[in-house]
Amino acid sequence: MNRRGFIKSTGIASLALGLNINKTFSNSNEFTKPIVIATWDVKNATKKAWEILSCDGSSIDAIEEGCKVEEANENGQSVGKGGLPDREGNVTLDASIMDHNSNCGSVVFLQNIKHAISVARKVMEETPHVMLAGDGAREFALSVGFKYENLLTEKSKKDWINWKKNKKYQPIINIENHDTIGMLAIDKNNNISGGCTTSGLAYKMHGRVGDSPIIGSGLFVDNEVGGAVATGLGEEVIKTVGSFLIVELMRQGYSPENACKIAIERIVRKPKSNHKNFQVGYIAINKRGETGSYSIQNGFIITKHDINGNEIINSPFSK
Ligand code: SD4
Repeated sequence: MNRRGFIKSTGIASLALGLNINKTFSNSNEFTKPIVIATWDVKNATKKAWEILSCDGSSIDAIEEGCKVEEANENGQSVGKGGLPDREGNVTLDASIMDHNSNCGSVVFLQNIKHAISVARKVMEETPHVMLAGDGAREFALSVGFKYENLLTEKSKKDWINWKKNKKYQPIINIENHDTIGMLAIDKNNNISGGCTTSGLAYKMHGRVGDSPIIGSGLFVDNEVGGAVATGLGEEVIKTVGSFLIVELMRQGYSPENACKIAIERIVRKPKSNHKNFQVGYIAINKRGETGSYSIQNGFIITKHDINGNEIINSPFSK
């Protein structure tokens, strides 16, 4: 990982936690800001976010506009329009957003509105609530001007029909299913924001909600410390409150990568962990602009855009 600065290791914390992971203490060296990172190969999304950040725009605007690129991309089958449906053929979306003041908003089980991330932002900014679900979320979205549309594309409909013929009546858990977009950005004013948007697991049970709209699980930001976001099998992320855990580990002095690694180990080391059959990936950024990621399986990639360009990075993984 792109890491500068004085690194001081201590065995004390590792011994106390029984972990072979060193804390990373930072001196005053800063990484180049602004920066945006995102889960998976989403160069168009990070490019859009970077356009905003590089013109001194805010991290929250960069997050919303960046995530919208993937929501509108009908070829992406796990986000927004074109997302794979649930077992009954309904495309249902989950999204969350969090700003540098710890304001947050989310929508769960949202149907017929493409830009779930923008609805989540409206929930954050224009309601006294944090989460809106289902019909209530859709009615709210329509009342503030969002367009009602059919999100099931011909391609996703065909795939669903084929799945019904050939597959077992249970969600398929593999890496190809997981390209939720999770995004974190730090702007020129040193403010961190994050967002996460997904159609969730393909062929999930009707009504199933994943980690992405759950603040602390799929996403967490604390502007004093940093932010984290998750992708992969949401049930496992929820059980370990992964993103909050990562931010708290960074508060204790762990680097973003090591914090993500510990959160992944929480999942992998469970007594009856079935982790060989699913993927979870985390990305994180700290206040200095240091970034990191970690996943269970090989194959998790992240996209990072800073002044040096827009690049894809292979994530370290646990097995
Ligand atoms: C979920 N974390 O709903 C999401 C899945 C995912 O692309 O990453 N999908 O569990």
